[in-house]
Amino acid sequence: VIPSGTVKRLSVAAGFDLVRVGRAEPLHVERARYLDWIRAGRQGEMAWITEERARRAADPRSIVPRARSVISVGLAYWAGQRPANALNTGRVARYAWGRDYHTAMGRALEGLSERLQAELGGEHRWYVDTGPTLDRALAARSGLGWVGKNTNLLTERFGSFVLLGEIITTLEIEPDNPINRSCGSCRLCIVACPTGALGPEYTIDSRKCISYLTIEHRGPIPHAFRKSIGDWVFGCDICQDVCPPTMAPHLSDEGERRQWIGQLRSYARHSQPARGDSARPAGPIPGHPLFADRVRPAIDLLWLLRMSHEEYVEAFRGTAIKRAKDWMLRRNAAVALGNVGTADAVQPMARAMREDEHPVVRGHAAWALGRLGKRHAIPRVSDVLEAALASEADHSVCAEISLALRSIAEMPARS
Ligand code: B12
Ligand code: SF4
Ligand code: SF4
Repeated sequence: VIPSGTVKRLSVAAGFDLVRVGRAEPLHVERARYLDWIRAGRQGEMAWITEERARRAADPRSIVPRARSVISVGLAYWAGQRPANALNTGRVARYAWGRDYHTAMGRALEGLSERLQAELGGEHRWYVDTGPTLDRALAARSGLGWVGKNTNLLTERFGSFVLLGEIITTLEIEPDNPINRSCGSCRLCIVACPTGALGPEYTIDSRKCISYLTIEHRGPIPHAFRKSIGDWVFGCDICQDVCPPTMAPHLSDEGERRQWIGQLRSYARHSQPARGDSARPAGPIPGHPLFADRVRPAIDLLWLLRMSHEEYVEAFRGTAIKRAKDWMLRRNAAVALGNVGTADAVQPMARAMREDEHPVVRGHAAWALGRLGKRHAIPRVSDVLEAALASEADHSVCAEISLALRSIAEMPARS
């Protein structure tokens, strides 16, 4: 049996902040939960999440038949408080502020596997995020952290701002013990989630989650969730930003703690939008090497709304934001501007409604234009919508324009 200290030393040298080892036994309870989750349709349109994948994910030996251990690793990605947002900007989830973690962690896991092979022998398969694995359940079993009601893996040192990967190996390594911690009576994340995606406790309905809606969902965002999305354009951090064990390690002084408690109240009221975590203006953010040369806590929404494919490729090369297609980001920009945009957004939105090549973007622009017109009391917005309705050929866009016209007629001002 290899002492776990040997593996931990090599993992830390490879650049990981956390490492723990678990046995490569099947995850029986988790498999049942995973299958129930899929059968309830909570994976939404993520067609790659299948029952067959769930069965495979719950047994490391279906991947490496003679596996004895799973080495779970964590990369902490906190990169400082979110700066105060400027007008007409949209928020990006923290994990995507810098370079794509899949690349950085993949390289480190590859190097670690080679080192293990050279020093200890054995067969190794590594995964980060995209593998047929249950990254969180494996990490929980190894004692890297524990699962919270927001379904994230919480760790003692970094809360849930930790990205996960693992190596399934034939080496027999001394296992660590799971951590015996739970959320207790706390329900802050469930209360704060603006779309009601969390629950029953420890589960999520992806179809309602802003992270899913802005990154994975290809198609129109259901009307029921558009307002709740607020100014998020890529992912969402709310259920982590309100989580005490997640934030505690990162709130260094009394002032920051008090400011965070103030934020909790606004999140619990779902007051839209909570404009940034701190009053600090945007500027260099201290932190992780992943964020050394690219820091994007927020995106200029007027730019995003008219972004061309070439600009998209150039701006988001090497970042996790590339997971969303260019038109999905323009769609997200329309929703966010509809929620928080100033009167300056009206003209660009009207242009997007008439000219965007993608019907989903044109439809969302119509919705947003209706909201902007009403919020800023601009009467000619109805004429612009009427004109677009007369020239639009796509039925789904016409339906959105008609709805926008109706909402202008019906909605009370300043909703
Ligand atoms: C699909 C997916 C999503 C989906 C579904 C999320 C979900 N909760 O399942 C969507 C698109 C919504 C999503 C969003 C996000 N994701 Co995601 N996602 C994944 C992915 C690819 C698969 C997850 C999966 O299989 N889900 C199905 C469910 C059934 O599995 P599970 O959540 O792992 O569940 C296990 C435990 O929760 C536990 N469990 C379940 N019920 C219960 C009940 C009790 C009582 C207990 C104790 C435990 C428990 O056992 C389960 C196994 O069945 C993983 C990577 C991977 N390969 O694992 C990343 C992953 C989970 N995502 C990650 C991240 C960072 C995010 C976001 C924070 C990104 C963002 N800021 O926008 C959000 C968080 C939203 C949230 N609250 O979960 C990280 C999480 C890191 C961490 N510290 O937890 C992962 C692990 C990627 C990685 N390798 O780092 N994601
Ligand atoms: S990521 Fe946002 S929308 Fe998704 S569960 Fe957490 S708070 Fe809710
Ligand atoms: S906010 Fe509270 S309930 Fe939610 S995960 Fe954190 S500790 Fe658990």
